Amino acid sequence: MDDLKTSRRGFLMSSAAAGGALLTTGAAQAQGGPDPLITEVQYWASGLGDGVDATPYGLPIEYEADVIRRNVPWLTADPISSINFTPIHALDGTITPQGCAFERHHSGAIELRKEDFRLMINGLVDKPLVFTYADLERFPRENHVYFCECAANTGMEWAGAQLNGAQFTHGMIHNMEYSGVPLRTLLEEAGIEAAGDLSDKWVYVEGADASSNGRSIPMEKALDDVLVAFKANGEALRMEHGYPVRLVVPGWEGNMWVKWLRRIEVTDHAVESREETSKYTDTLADGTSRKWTWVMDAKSVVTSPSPQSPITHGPGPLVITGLAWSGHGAITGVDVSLDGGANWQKARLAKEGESKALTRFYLDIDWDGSEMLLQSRAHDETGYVQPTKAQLREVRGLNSVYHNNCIQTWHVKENGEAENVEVS
Ligand SMILES: Nc1nc2c(c(=O)[nH]1)N[C@H]1C(S)=C(S)[C@@H](COP(=O)(O)O)O[C@H]1N2
Ligand SMILES: [Mo]
Repeated sequence: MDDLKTSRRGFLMSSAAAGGALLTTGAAQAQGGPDPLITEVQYWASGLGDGVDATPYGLPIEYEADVIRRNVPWLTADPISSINFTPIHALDGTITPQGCAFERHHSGAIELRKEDFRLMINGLVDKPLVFTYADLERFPRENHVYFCECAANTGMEWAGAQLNGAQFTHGMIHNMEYSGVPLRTLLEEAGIEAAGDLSDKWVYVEGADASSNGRSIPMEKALDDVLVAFKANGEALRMEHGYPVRLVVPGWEGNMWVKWLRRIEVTDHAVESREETSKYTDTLADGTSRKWTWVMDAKSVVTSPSPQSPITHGPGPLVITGLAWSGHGAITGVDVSLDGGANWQKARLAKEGESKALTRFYLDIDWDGSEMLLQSRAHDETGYVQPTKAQLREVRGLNSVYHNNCIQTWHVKENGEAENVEVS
């Protein structure tokens, strides 16, 4: 194919000349007749629409009813301690609407009124403090966009291709704009002189839910970019994401993003809680475990075409798109392969990569209708390149669950359908 831009424009012009068959496929045009959607007055133009306030808080239109979180019931014993998945195959851009952002609860999502919210900072501080919600609102605030990825995202795929859809293989991720107070500000308010040398200190963070989901975070990170957040995408956190206040731990595994924040204790040791010993560790081939694997390494996935987002238009212009992210900083590039990693092309980043946030990529091709083994490979600002599954297994063995950031493959068939396959 010659220059893609020229040929794409040529294609659009020739189909317009041929009667506009590109964008409409109704029966009338198939017979060469006029398109009633153009020539007839439609019901939506012959009456009145809804007045303002028909929906005081808007929901998506009914035609988008399948763009929802979904769970995989057999993965967990019950929905209380469970996970569901963001419909990344159906979204574009990078911001995840809260209403379809994945949820992960260990003891269910709790309803906590702002009035009942208390945040204690205690332990090795100069003066232990308790903040109400109203107190938090009086500290200088920051806004940042960050991804939150559960360490178990893609965890079912270690042994082979398993779940058939980007939502299920890669949907334990969301990306929101948070407004909140730096944790550093609150720690300084309580005073950390008493803690002495900070290089070996930790904070232990708990939520108000029954599980508490306690996690130890090194002081260095706590003082760096951790946020005590109360708004996401401009509005209050949804209950399921930790209303009224959650911790945002940029680039680090989702488990540390404690929801329904309740207590932060400054300590001189890691607490070794359930969530950081028996869980969120990876068992290696020799039976030992990797621990303190906090940072989410660079990763990417093609969101469309994919099993839940097949190609329905046949050969010709095709938009391949996906998401890339890195817990170590900004995404600097994404490569896409159509042939299972034999050849790679540079994808177009929709915007320059932002640190610890999702980056949207596109590759606009002229699809010849032949099958593809579609892959994407992320590069981040540290020079790190997303590994193949074989490379990852070499280091981690087959027993792991968490931190699977390997290259994903979709087998796109001639009929446009796609399937999760392994090309390692
Ligand atoms: N208090 C509390 N915080 C929690 C959890 C929890 O069950 N309780 N789950 C953690 C896990 S494992 C993840 S991946 C993220 C998920 O955040 P989300 O539900 O907003 O997607 O929250 C974390 N914070
Ligand atoms: Mo998680």
